[in-house]
Amino acid sequence: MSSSTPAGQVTEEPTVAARFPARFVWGAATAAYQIEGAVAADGRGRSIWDTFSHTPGKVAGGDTGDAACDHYHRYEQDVALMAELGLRAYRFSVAWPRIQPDGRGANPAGLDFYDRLVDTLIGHGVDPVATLYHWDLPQPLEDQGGWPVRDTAYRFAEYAALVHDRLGDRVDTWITLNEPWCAAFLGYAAGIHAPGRTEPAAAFAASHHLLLGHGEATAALRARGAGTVGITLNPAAVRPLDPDSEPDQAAARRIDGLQNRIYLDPLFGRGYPADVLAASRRAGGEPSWLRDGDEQTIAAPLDLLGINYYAPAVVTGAPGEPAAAAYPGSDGVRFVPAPGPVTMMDWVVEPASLTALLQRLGAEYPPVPIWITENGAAYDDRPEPDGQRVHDPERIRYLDGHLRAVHQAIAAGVDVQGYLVWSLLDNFEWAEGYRRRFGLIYVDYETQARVAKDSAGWFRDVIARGGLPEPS
Ligand code: IFM
Repeated sequence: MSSSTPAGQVTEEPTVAARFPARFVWGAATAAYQIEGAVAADGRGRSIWDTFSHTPGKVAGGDTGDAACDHYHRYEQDVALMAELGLRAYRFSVAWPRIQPDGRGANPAGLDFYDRLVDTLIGHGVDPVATLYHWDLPQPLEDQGGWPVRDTAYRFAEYAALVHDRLGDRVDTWITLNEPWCAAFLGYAAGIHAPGRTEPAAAFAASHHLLLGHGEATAALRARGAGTVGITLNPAAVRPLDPDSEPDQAAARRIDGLQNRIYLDPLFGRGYPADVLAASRRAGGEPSWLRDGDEQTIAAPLDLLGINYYAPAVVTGAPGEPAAAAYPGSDGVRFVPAPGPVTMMDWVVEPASLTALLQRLGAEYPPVPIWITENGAAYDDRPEPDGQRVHDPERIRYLDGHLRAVHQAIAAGVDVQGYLVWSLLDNFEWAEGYRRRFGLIYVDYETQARVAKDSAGWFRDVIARGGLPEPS
């Protein structure tokens, strides 16, 4: 293949070695609290993340999402940047406290923002993909008990319906929850995410009510004619330290239950696995949260399974080891560092684990279209002295490696239909604050200037080419 430069020379374009299907969805993702800022605008209420981030000692540097990337006011500029990259889809999340500041009723001004955002996306040829819950529970609902309380599931379905009633004529793809494992177990067991509770038994109840909320919301969305409804999980790509050791295999199986099968099995109609219910009991909670009919509600057919992948986990059997805070019931399991380079999150870069995870999903669960709804890496990005460029070769390597891993899974027969980079913009990285930068686009938080990193240009070329060249 060849093309002409403006000067008229003919240059050889690299052969596309890893070509993706023609209708493959290329995009990027963000989440409301991480980018919007404007936390008091147009009647927005408080969420558990407002409370948590304003609690001293909870977030690095005392950072909060108060201003974030000011996307609430700068969304037009941000959508124009998406269009320059050639993104086909943009996954954003709706801030529940903008829509229901009190956890009930409706705030039309909050819905107006997403109305404008969706229109702007469509006007630029970018498909809107709406996530309904990316961790910002209205504080009034937490005050009534939060996700460990069953009623929260019904409140979520009510909110989902409200959002669909406003946006459903233009938004076709809906993701109910983002990473329910993090919301339940980082938020209610480890306490390192909002609402910061350390109540292992409550975390299992929270996890179940998130899934129940997903099922109820799915029914509400479908009743309103939603085209594509799915959920996004962050399965652990967990493996035993010694693949031949029975204790190590058992340890990996335990973590697989607590982060993967706890969601996948009920979602695909298999109900909760016995080992997960046993772990809930060991953590001090009879699974009294499980009522007749819940598993049917949760098993509503999925049009889409979103997978967020960043890094593998390696475990070994270690008798006497207390359960890790985020994995109640995981006594006797020790996490060990995987070998290899790490990102600034200290997460090991291992693309092969993504292929393995996707192949496992393809082999063990009923067929469903899969999108990688998040994949990306944080590095120590700094603008060049001219302030116009940010060189981020490590991110390009990371994304390139993981896209090849996705391509391999597709070649092996897994139905992966989309890939969304985390993230479009640098943003508020939860308990890590602003010191971890995941964006394709650098954000100067003092001036709110946006600078496209080299990886943004690289991704634009991948999209335009529909794939990757031979590895260099
Ligand atoms: O920033 C988060 C995102 O909100 C959820 N998935 C993981 C990302 C990186 O930690």
